[in-house]
Amino acid sequence: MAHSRRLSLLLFSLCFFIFQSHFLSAQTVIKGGYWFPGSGFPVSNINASLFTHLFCAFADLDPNTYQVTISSSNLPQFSTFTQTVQQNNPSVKTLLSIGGGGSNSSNFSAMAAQPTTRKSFIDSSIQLARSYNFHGLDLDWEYPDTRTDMTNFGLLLNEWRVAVANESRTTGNTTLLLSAAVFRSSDYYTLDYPIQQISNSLDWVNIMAYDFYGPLWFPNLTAPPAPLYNPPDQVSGDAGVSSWIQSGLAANKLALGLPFYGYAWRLLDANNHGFFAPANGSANGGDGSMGYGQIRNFISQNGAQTVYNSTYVSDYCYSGTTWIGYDDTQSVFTKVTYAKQKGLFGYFAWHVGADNNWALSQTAFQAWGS
Ligand SMILES: *[C@@H]1O[C@H](CO)[C@@H](O)[C@H](O)[C@H]1NC(C)=O
Ligand SMILES: *[C@@H]1O[C@H](CO)[C@@H](O)[C@H](O)[C@H]1NC(C)=O
Ligand SMILES: *[C@@H]1O[C@H](CO)[C@@H](O)[C@H](O)[C@H]1NC(C)=O
Ligand SMILES: *[C@@H]1O[C@H](CO)[C@@H](O)[C@H](O)[C@H]1NC(C)=O
Ligand SMILES: *[C@@H]1O[C@H](CO)[C@@H](O)[C@H](O)[C@H]1NC(C)=O
Ligand SMILES: *[C@@H]1O[C@H](CO)[C@@H](O)[C@H](O)[C@H]1NC(C)=O
Ligand SMILES: *[C@@H]1O[C@H](CO)[C@@H](O)[C@H](O)[C@H]1NC(C)=O
Ligand SMILES: CC(=O)N[C@H]1CO[C@H](CO)[C@@H](O)[C@@H]1O
Repeated sequence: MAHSRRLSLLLFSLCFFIFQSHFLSAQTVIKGGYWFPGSGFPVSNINASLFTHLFCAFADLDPNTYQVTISSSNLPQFSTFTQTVQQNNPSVKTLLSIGGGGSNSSNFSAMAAQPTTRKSFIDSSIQLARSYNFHGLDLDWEYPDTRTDMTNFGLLLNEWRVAVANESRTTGNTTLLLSAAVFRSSDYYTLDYPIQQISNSLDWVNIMAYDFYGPLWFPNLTAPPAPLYNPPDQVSGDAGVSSWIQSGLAANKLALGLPFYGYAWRLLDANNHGFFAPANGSANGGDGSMGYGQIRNFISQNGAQTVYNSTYVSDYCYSGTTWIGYDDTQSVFTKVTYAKQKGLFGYFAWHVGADNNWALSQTAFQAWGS
């Protein structure tokens, strides 16, 4: 009796050790980037040697079956994504990203609310990942926005971890990586994320440390869209990272988001062009967003003035009444250096297709070093 109890304890410890070593054998850094088909950027042009992980975005949640699906128009690119990017970098890891800002969060909420619908999501996600040779899965539920959602999000993550561990045990395949893209801080306004479940079940989280200011929701003044620091009101990358760490998530489970895009405001007065200068909404009719490559084109075509502000860690440029806040190489370098010094797992970019001849990707890659 005592003997068999000791034996089962030993077996348990052994299983636990194997389970843990799956985590520990993982890479020690993420130099990540998202790609999505709407960017118009061909997968085969991604310089995968500048990344350790690439996210293919987005797979969808079927609102009737609660299974994860890939739309037929995306299937040709998604199904060959891993094979294509590995031609440039055989060791790059790929993750199939599910959801995104354009998906309907109430459908995720409904999926996460029941054990059977969570199982549909989980089982179909694993099956898709294996069918198309992804190394992992990434959940971008933007955002769980009730207390119940947050609880169910935690349950979903725990069950997802059990399922990928089981799948790897029964097939002998390497365990799928599991990550999630999350709000900039550990609370979504007043709702706390389920830290314990995130910590136990995800390999890491991608902190979306951008979109703090933009001309659609902050029209009357120019502003740094994704500052690392922001002394007056604490909406910043640093404040977000600190909140995650203070809430109990290990720093080495956090990847810092880098926007490879900015926002263009229309200045009221071409001669008043600093941060928090009077403005009148977007300069381009839409939400004002512009990819880094487009911003560099704007600068060269208009001879725009460029300014790096080290207080915020943000760049801006202006020409006439067009004013664009964005991250150039100095901001990216400073943010990645910060991430390394804080002991984070790494960084990720939204999105690789917006770069300009890989200038930001290369800066980030080299700023981290090896
Ligand atoms: C890809 O990045 C590598 C490493 O920085 C660089 O040597 C190479 O020139 C880049 N390739 C392209 C096509 O830009
Ligand atoms: C999201 O889904 C819910 C529930 O199905 C629906 O009521 C709502 O209209 C949808 N919202 C959008 C923006 O599609
Ligand atoms: C969410 O689900 C509803 C049906 O329940 C559907 O009409 C809607 O299109 C879904 N939203 C998205 C963005 O998929
Ligand atoms: C465990 O994984 C195997 C192989 O993928 C699968 O057939 C089985 O249904 C899984 N068990 C559970 C409880 O998910
Ligand atoms: C921006 O200014 C307009 C005009 O003065 C005002 O109506 C609006 O409320 C302001 N918007 C914000 C978000 O402060
Ligand atoms: C950054 O911009 C703010 C707001 O305009 C200004 O107060 C600060 O002096 C600037 N920092 C640097 C280093 O120029
Ligand atoms: C701001 O832009 C709107 C049109 O988008 C215009 O009607 C309005 O007069 C502008 N406001 C100022 C203060 O220039
Ligand atoms: C993606 C992957 O590694 N797939 C392998 C999973 O395991 C089965 C059977 O053990 C292999 O046939 C697959 O190639």
